Amino acid sequence: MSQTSEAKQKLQHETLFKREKNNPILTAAHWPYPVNSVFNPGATLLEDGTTLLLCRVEDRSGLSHLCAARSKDGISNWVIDKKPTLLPSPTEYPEETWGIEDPRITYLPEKKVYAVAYTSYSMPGPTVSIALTKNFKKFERVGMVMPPLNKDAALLPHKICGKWAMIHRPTTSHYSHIWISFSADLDHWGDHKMILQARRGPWWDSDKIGLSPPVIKTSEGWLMIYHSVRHTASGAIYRIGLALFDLGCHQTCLRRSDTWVLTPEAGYERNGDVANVIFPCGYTIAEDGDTLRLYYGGADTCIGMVTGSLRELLSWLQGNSKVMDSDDISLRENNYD
Ligand code: BMA
Repeated sequence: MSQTSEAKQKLQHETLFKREKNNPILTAAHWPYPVNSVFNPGATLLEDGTTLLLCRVEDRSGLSHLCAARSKDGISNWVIDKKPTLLPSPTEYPEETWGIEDPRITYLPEKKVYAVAYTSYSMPGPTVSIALTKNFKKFERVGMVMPPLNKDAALLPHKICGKWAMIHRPTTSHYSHIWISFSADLDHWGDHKMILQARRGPWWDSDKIGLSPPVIKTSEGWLMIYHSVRHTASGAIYRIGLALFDLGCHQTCLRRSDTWVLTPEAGYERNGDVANVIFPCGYTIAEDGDTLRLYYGGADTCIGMVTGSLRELLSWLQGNSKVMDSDDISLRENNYD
């Protein structure tokens, strides 16, 4: 066997992501104030190379807020804000009455600001809010940008055909699919379009799918890392898959992985407050432009990190996906259940 085909042979989904040996890298025990759990962090690299995680922190009442943790190497010696970084503000923003969760961070170079899209847990159900920040100390809220039920939202870093774009996940009924919407001002959103549909039956990504971290711009298109929910007799399993999109003026899914690329296997992913959950909300890309670190919540309890190569993910996707057409025939038939 030639070296190249041997390398290809080895490129299985099990080897695409490598778990950090010090996982879980952050737990409630690290927190400077009493909390129940820390999970589902948004991530970004600050200008000086520091990794910033904006973590979802569930307090001991069950409600969540956001708290920033910073590390020079992105793995250890985290410096955690002494107090919550962004608390729900239900008086001014009633949609935050039951907390704020699952932040996704996108830097918008045109505005020189980080846009944080997060789930605000309103009494009628979860929905999507946006806040802007330059330093993760002061935040300017745009407010609720979608009616409930909706979550799993993140902005694209630049305008598409003159408009800001946001991917999100409205809940329709039993099945929940991934959508994109557009805005001139980050506040009012329209031109809604479904771009990826949950499969059905026994598929690993049947029932519900949602965007995990913000999409990643690559030479082959926008790479989406998405999570899937499959309901089983012993509860849901949250797994991770890949899709590649042309997100130009017409949004098309180019490829979608046949199988998952990451599934709960480690103890801290299988056991916790919610068993069998891997839920990434953020990533960083190293200076080489290839090394991807994915930060995720393990079992709604702690934070883990896996490392992969963008080049390998794209090459794996070429060989383990099909070009999208017939599977999405229901999109054309407007079958939105
Ligand atoms: C999803 C989100 C995540 C959570 C996951 C598993 O719906 O609410 O915050 O990690 O469920 O409980």
